[in-house]
Amino acid sequence: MSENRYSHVSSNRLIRGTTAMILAGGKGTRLRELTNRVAKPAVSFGGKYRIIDFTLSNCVNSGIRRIGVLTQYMAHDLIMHLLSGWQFFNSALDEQVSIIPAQQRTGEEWYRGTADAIYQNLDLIDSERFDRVLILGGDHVYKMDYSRMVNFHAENDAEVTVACIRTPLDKATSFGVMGLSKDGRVESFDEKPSDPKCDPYSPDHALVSMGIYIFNTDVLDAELRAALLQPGYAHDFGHNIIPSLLDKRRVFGYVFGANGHPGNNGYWRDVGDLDAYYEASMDLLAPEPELNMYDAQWPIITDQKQRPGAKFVFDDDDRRGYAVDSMLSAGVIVSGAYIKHSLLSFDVRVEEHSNVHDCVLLPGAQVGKNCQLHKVILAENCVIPDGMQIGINPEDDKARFTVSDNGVVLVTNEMLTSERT
Ligand code: ADQ
Ligand code: ADP
Repeated sequence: MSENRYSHVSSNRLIRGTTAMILAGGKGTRLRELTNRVAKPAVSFGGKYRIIDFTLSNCVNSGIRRIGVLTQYMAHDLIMHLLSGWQFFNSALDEQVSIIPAQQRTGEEWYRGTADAIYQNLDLIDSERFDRVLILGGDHVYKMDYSRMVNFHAENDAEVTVACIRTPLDKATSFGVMGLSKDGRVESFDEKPSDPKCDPYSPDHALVSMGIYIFNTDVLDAELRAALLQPGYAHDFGHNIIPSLLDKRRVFGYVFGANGHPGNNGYWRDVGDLDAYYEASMDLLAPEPELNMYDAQWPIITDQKQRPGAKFVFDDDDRRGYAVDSMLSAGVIVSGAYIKHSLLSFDVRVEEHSNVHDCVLLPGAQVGKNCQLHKVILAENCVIPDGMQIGINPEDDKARFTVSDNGVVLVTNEMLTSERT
């Protein structure tokens, strides 16, 4: 690697010169009724976490301790979660998670897009005097050591670095698709193209943007202001900012998980729609999940409810309650029911003679007696009355509930009590 102005700067100092801004204000409509009342980053995931915990934990575990969370849509639950679970930072060490609501700091407009959310807070960012800003989405499930990306950014003397990952071509249409030169410069960037360009190392895959950017602070400031003059500016990093910088700035692509081997890949999931959310939940049930949440050196931090351990009891007919191939959180009680290959979040109850198979039960969900559930997501606090069958008869499910493209059935209390049932 050639000498540059950062050659003698330690990684510790590089990370200390970096602040993170988490974009947590989007609507997340593709998660359907799961985001009716909460922003996507606050949606429950993995039994006891919320989606944003993964990004926040990555920051803390990577040594980034100055974090802003930009909120807008349905922010209440998210803010409560951040207040109750994420206020352990030590201001004496200059650590902080600040909750930054949309405040019309630059005019009458609320955040008009991802770039606008940052633009409206440039005064806050500039006043902190960090050398660089790490911009993150709040709706991805992954473990990533951002310090390695920060090192990469400095080693290449980049002005902007975009993290990317190899994804099957047919899924690449929902992402920003990148092309890299041999030396790692981003040569092309197409936001959500209908015909994605394949990765030369793997023709069935494309290199897609993870929506994670490092900007040198002066570059971020100058370019977000300059972008206001772009014709048709949509205030979006993927559509406008990144593509407009390729010929103008040193923009590099950081391939996540490759570790120097172009064929390697890390685990990263955009849990943007019901199927992706369901699949990422099911991934956790694998005997050796790609996302290892048991790693004591990379803890996933959350707002922990104080509950006793999961409990399995015999019912009145002496039928035992048991679970196989499943993950159960604290506060769960399984009474004479059979749980197979399912994820039961905290405070879930399943009553006797019920069968729960391939399901995701969110916190506080209750399943009555003699129920059959297959490939179902039960929303938080959803109460399933005795004798219900869900995920057994597709026509029946479509009439009553929300069914995803891959046949996952989402059930909420509102659906159970509405005319549809
Ligand atoms: P999308 O996922 O479509 O693509 P978007 O929905 O705009 O991007 O959301 C990105 C993040 O910003 C989310 O965390 C969202 O909550 C937040 N956000 C959206 N609008 C916001 C607003 N007005 N205020 C505050 N926060 C807001 C982006 C990139 C793609 C990339 C994918 C990776 O544009 O290039 O491939 O992310 O998931
Ligand atoms: P483990 O399975 O041992 O717990 P991790 O989940 O921590 O490993 O990481 C999964 C993979 O992602 C590993 O190959 C790791 O090296 C890689 N990885 C983590 N952070 C980064 C990063 N910032 N850049 C590249 N690869 C990373």
